[in-house]
Amino acid sequence: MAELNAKQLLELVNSRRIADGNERVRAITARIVGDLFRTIDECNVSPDEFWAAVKWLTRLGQADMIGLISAGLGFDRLLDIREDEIDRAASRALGTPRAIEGPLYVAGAPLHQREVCLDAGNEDGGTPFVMEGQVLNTDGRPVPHAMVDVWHCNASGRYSHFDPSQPAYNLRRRIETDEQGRYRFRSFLPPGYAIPPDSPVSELFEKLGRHGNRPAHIHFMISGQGKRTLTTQINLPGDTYLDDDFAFATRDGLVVDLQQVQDPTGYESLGIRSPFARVQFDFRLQDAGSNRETRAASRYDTALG
Ligand code: MBD
Ligand code: FE
Repeated sequence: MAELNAKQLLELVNSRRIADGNERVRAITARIVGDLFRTIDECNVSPDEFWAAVKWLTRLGQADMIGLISAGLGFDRLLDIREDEIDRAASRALGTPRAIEGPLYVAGAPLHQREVCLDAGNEDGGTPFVMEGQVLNTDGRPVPHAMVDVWHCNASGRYSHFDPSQPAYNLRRRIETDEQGRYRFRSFLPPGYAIPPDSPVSELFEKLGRHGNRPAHIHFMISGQGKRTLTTQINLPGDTYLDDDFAFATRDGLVVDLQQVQDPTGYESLGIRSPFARVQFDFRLQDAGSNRETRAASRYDTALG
């Protein structure tokens, strides 16, 4: 049997097969394996370093943190940048800017009509807050019976489901808008988020000399009949990390104005204490170009056949 050099080995790894398999998976795998072979060579990666990396990846998966490292290394934002470029190249009418989903969405939150107290069970969480507005199309016309799926962290910066100390679906709700596309909810102004300390993600970030903080934000996934599902976030103004988000997700047009409201007239059904902070924000949805676009870019469904 002939001795193999690195180049011949790579060629072998990427060409061996007993069946066609999936052409796209083969092509992407070949590219990634080639890139990693080159990294090992050019960076002179030692066996100890390589196996430390394998152990780290194993722990990352066991901790269910691949989605978190993905956001922190910019992959999630990269996908948004690419979707934006595709939209611009096709001269599509643009809606509200998209912003990454992040790894902390949970489907199936309790569903309410028109309005909800998102913070039910979390009173005293912080500054009382109302957010309200309409779901519109790109021409500014209301999208009746749109679905506003909203989630944010608790006063300690933790998200329910991933933090088992919180009740199921805490600070997660779906709101079906009325005929005019209107929604509103009461909550408190959430704090920022920090990656869990003593985790595989924090280990890497320490070695990279990076922090793991996100500025205060609220997540949305918004859908409507014939509309492209929008995944986005709003940012609260004044946060130290607004321009230094660990997930690179903040965008112009998503940093909202906070109004101070003294008079609770009109908000009785939300039982809000005054004064409270108010955000008025309309979401604009693009027309769906295909059935696929009416669904969220799924982190859970498999994209490969
Ligand atoms: C978050 O709350 C978040 O939104 C993202 C993108 C990554 C980590 C935590
Ligand atoms: Fe978040």
